[in-house]
Amino acid sequence: VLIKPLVIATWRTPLAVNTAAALLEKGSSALDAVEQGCRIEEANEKNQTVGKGGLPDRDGNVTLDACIMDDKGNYGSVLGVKNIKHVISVARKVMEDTPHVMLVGDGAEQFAVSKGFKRENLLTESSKKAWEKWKVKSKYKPIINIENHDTIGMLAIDKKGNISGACTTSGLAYKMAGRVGDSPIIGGGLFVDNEIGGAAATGLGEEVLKTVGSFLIVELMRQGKSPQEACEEAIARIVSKPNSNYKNFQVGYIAVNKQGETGAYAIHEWFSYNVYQNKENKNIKSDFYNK
Ligand code: SD4
Repeated sequence: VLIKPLVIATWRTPLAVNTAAALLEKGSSALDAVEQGCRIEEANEKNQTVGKGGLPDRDGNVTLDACIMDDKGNYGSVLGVKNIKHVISVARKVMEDTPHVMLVGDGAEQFAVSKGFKRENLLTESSKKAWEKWKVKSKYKPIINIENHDTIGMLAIDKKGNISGACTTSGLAYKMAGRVGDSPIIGGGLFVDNEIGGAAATGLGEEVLKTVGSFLIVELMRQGKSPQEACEEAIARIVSKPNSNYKNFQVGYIAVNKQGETGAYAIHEWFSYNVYQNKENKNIKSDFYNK
């Protein structure tokens, strides 16, 4: 039996999940909850993969990607945005206030400013220092993530039983200028179907995109798989490719179905996620493929 409300989010994000859960307990929509939850990590300067304080691209520019999906199948996203911290809220404005679903770069930034968002410098001293250190060797190699916080993907079910999701990131550290990952792409970093459930991804976005991971998970749940089985199958798609070099990168998925069952799976150890259910907020270590 589904005990509503419910929140699930990638990595160790207790404050973001509590913020979303508190809103849901008061009767807010899942859409408001995931937006406000994600804003917590965007404002958290210590999280170097999201929002302010995110690690920059090779040229030292912090560029943010975000998307949001509501329970009616609407979607909005922004890609490669500079100087705006709360890109998840900009994505929501794209969804609600424009005839489009994606805005990129300067156009997205201008749109945000026109909606009252303030421009600010997103490169913190510590992220700048990390970039300067990286520049010495300038080696681009995605690192298997073992940190406790990272790109946040969040799914919520509100008291009415409606599902929404959101995902926000600064993308991969030291990416090429212009690089976009899975996080703002519908079906890649996030997908929600209010009749079935939702899924979100973290890790090496290129691999998520090549398998349309979050869409795949929702479609597998539609066919009757549990969220856990669906996450495992989506990881299997990645690792079973011919010549897959999965040993060198991480991908993690979270999923929830309409019945309130949750699942998660990753390629490597140390992916974790927070779940709020039955009024308890827990960080859970995900099961993983590479044992
Ligand atoms: C990306 N998936 O841009 C994001 C990055 C990420 O943990 O999730 N890092 O590819």
